[in-house]
Amino acid sequence: MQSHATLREIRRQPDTWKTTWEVWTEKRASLLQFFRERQPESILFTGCGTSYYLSIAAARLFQEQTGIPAQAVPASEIMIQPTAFFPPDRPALLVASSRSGETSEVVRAVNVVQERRLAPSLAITGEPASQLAQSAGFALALPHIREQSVVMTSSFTNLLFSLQLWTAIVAGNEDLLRELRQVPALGEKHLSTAEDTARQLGAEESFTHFVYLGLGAYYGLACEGMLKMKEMTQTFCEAFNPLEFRHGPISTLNRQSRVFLLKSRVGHPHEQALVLDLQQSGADVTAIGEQAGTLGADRSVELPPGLGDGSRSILYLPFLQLLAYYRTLQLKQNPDQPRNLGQVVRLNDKGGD
Ligand code: F1P
Repeated sequence: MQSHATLREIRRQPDTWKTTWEVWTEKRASLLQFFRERQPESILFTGCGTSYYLSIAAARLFQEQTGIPAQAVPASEIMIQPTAFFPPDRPALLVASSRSGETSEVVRAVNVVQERRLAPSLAITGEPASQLAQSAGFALALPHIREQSVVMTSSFTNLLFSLQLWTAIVAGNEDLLRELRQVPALGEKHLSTAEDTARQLGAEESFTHFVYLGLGAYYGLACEGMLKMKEMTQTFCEAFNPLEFRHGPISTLNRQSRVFLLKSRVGHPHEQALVLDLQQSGADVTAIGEQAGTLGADRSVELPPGLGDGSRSILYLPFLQLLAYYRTLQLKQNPDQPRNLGQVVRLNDKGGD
């Protein structure tokens, strides 16, 4: 079973998180200096695909922790309309994430923003020699997050973990840093339980419609859960903010629908009521989180206690990734090489790279 790169890359995540922790601890002073010298009044997080979804989570966590307005925008939007995102004479910072550092939209977004002096940029990538790393004002390279699989798994959690560490450093929040430090060890303990449930659910082929629900920063995680399942298995998948799902989309549920709710502490009473509505609409519901069993879902995937909603974020991913992996095996497809997809999207239009 260990023959697929995707499985190895999912399982090795807690180890790679430890390395990411070490890299950030080492670079802490220079990262803080880069931030303080610029004094940004707003932050724009960007990326494409998986790297955009982790940016959604990062922007929300950053804003909650620092009080500095932050939003996530797909890199293509910045590439096409750079001036739409940077109010004149207000210092801003662009934070670009990319496993490859070669995705055209990300490289072009950073270049155009810097050329027009709209904002300086901080890049986080797995490739130190990439175009992105070379052109950004400050680049943090994490070569240990390189992956053989087309599908991004450990790179998602490491890039997000990086931005969480950066947030805690900028906010000067030592309690948050202490919590984040525990995450690799907690992840190690959680992985085998997550894998047992993922293997069991992945084998149930009768479900053909998958919905991922997450509140706040968890919306970005829900989008990533949706993308893993969609790109690996070509199943019909969607991601929503939990309470938004009642406003129309709930009408699509039936006995072939499987809903994954990323439980948060802050949303608890609302999410509990939602689970009942989802079940009454015919869906099978899995809750994932700390004390997930208290939501009354059909099954729960328990995450370790003792972390706040923010620091717990990356622990949701191994289960969602493994679920997509085991469904891919069940459908007799290759998890390392989804159809129509390569590791890097390069544009061939006139914009040039
Ligand atoms: C971003 C990305 C991936 C996607 C596919 C194509 O790559 O869109 O999210 O799964 O592999 O590239 P990157 O900019 O993070 O390298």
